[in-house]
Amino acid sequence: MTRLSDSALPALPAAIRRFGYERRALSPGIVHLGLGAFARAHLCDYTEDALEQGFGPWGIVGASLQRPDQRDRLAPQDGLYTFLKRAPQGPELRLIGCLRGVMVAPEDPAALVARLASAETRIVSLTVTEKGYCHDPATGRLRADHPDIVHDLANPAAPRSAIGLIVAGLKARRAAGLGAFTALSCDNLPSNGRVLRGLVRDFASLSDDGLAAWIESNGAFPATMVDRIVPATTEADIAEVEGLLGLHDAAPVVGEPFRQWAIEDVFADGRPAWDAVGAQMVSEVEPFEFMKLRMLNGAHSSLAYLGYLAGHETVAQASGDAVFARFLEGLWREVIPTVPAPQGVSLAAYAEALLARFQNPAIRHRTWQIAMDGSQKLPQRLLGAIRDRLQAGAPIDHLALGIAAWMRYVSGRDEAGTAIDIRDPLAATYAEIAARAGHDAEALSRALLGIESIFGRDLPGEARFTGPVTRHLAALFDQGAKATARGLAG
Ligand code: CS2
Repeated sequence: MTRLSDSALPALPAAIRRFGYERRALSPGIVHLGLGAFARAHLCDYTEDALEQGFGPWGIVGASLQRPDQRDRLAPQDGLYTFLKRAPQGPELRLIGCLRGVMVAPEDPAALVARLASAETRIVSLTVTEKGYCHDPATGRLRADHPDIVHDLANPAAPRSAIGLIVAGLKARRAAGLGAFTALSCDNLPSNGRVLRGLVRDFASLSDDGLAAWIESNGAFPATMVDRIVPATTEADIAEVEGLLGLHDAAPVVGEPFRQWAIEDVFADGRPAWDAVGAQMVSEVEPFEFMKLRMLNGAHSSLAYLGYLAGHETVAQASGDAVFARFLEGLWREVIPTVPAPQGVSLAAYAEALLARFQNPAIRHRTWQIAMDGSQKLPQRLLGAIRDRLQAGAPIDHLALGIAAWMRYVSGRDEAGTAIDIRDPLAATYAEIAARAGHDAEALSRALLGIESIFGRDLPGEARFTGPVTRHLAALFDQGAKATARGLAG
């Protein structure tokens, strides 16, 4: 079958819309670091809408920071790919044209730095996942001992971390007399703009104090809240797209219809008219971030661990199980009082909509995928809400079960005794702890709670937290995830 590419476009079926803008005229004003499925279904989808509305000419150059596979799939397609929107009433396919090139950082870091330093580049956006920030999730500070940071400080012209790349790009711009670009974090971190600004400043001041001050006064680091459920693309998705498109697309992305983007409107050198196509420009992103991180992502992670343990492969299956649906409702009852509602938003309605999104049977989002990188996710997704509840003297039964389920998961074997493929920067630490503690809930919980980069210094000494967590963990070992969730009061 013919491969999707510029020259294959005349063969597109009539039902698929052609671009309403001149693709060749796009200027790559955005460089996106971490070109995964999420960015291609979110940032690129919004940008595509803006181009369609005539707000151009913002093209995107993507950069992969690790592997060449995205570039290898997209380059033969001239950067073209399709987005398959999976609504419960049936799929909808759209062609995305705003991606104008893909670079692979490790192959030629200097070329990427030069692209960041080019006068054309006005925004550098990021989806590098939590661990890509090389920071301590409990404090938000740069880990100067992180291997990638150590490498980048020693090799400033050939950085491999997002932070090292951004600083190298800004340094070259300053030297060339250009202004700074906007660094736009689109990752699920609380206060992502402020955190990124702090990490860039920390890194810059380790190499050059004048640069840190220049970035401080010239740079822009807007906070954002991004949302769309985008599971990893599967072979079955690729085959389905091929059937709809009549062409072979090796790099489609799939996602739910819902999307949301709240952005703090502080840009150094302009931006696409994302607000004209549904993004919310707000003066304060924090309330949106809190709501989304604690209610969506906190529920996602808790459900991923419990659901995986109970043998549910996807979020739709796990949340379709009445016991876990009830668990989610209980979890949201605990979380909602810790979340200041963004203006005009009903948190109860938000929770109800989340349950429907999780249960969308057309989305196959694996519990295993969400279970990844728990060490980087738990602080902002669950532990912040737990701290607030403890401070208010309120119960944390459901939140504590989320943490206990993570502990049960990282102990390495599921309820049938099968080994779990744990993906997490701390996987080796978990394995050591699990080998020592076995199924002794008390010992396992004590050792895991001792990981300071996750739990900080306060929580391990807080009996109102450690008590329910350890009790739930023992129940998870004895009775399994479903019975433990069923046993929760209210
Ligand atoms: C998920 C998120 O994988 C995960 O950890 O919780 O990717 C989630 O699907 C998105 O944040 C939704 O916007």
